[in-house]
Amino acid sequence: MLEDLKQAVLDGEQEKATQLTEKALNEGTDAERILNDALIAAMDIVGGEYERGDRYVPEMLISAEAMKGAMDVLRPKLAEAGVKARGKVVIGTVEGDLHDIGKNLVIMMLEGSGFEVEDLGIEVPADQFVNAVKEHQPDILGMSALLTTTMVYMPEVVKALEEAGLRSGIKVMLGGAPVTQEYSDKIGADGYAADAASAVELAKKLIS
Ligand code: B1M
Repeated sequence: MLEDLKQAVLDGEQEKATQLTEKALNEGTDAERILNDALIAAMDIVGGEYERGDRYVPEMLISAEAMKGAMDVLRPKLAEAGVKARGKVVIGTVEGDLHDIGKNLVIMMLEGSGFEVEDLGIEVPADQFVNAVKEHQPDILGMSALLTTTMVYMPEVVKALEEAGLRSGIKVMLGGAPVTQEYSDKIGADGYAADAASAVELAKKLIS
C-alpha cells in the first residue's frame, strides 16, 4: 500500500493519496513509516526529476498538493507519536514584495521532505522576521524576493537579526529569481537556492 501511496503522490492524485494514507493508518501502519517510506520518498523522486529537467513546475505543484492532502491526515498522528520534524524553517517574502508562488512551492517541498515550516506570508518587514525567530526558534530563516528593488531588503533583515543577537543561532537561506549565490555571500547569508528542489537540499545541508 505504501508503494501505491508513493505512486499517488508522484502522479499528483491528491484524493487517492489522502484515502491511502487514511487506509494505511487504519490498518495499523506506523505514521512515521508512511511519512518516510511513501511521502518523503515520493518527494525525493519529484525533486530529483525536477532538477534533471524531467519534471516541470506545474507537475511538481500537483505532487506537492497530493503530499499536502496526505500530510493533513498524517500530521496529528505524527504529533501524537512524538515524531520530530527534520528541522524548523521560518520563511517569508520580504517587505514590498508580494510574489509568493515560488515561496509556496519551496514550502511544499520542504514540508514534503519532513521540515516544519512557519510561513510568514508576503511583504514581511524585518521586525516580523525577528519576532518570528524569537517565537518559533527555527533552525533556518528563509527569505524570498522576486524584484531587484526588494532583494536589497534582505541585508536589512540580516542586520536586524544581528542587532537582536539572533544571527549566530540560525542559518539564513535566500531565494528568488534575481538573487544569486554571490549576493548571498555579499550580504552574509548562509546560502542561496535557485529552485524548490535545491532549497530542500540546501536546507538539509544547513542543518547537518
Ligand atoms: Co511580477 N514581476 N510584478 N507579478 N512576476 C516578475 C518577477 C518580473 C520578472 C516580470 C518581468 O518584468 N519580466 C518583474 C521583476 C523585474 C525585476 O525586478 N527584475 C516583475 C514585476 C516588475 C512586477 C511588478 C512591479 C509589476 C507592476 O506592477 N508594474 C509587480 C510588483 C508587485 C510587488 O511585488 N510589489 C508585480 C506583480 C505580479 C503579480 C501580482 C501580477 C504576480 C504575482 C502573483 C503571486 O506571486 N501571488 C506576478 C508574477 C506571477 C510574475 C512572474 C510572471 C512569475 C513569477 C512566478 O511566480 N514564477 C514574474 C516573471 C517570471 O518569472 N517569468 C514576475 C514561478 C515561480 C515558481 O518561480 O518565483 O522564481 P519563482 O520561484 C522559484 C525560485 O526563484 C526559487 O524556487 C522557486 C520554485 O522553483 N525560490 C526560492 C523562490 N523563493 C525562494 C526562497 C528560497 C529558495 C528558493 O529560500 C528561502
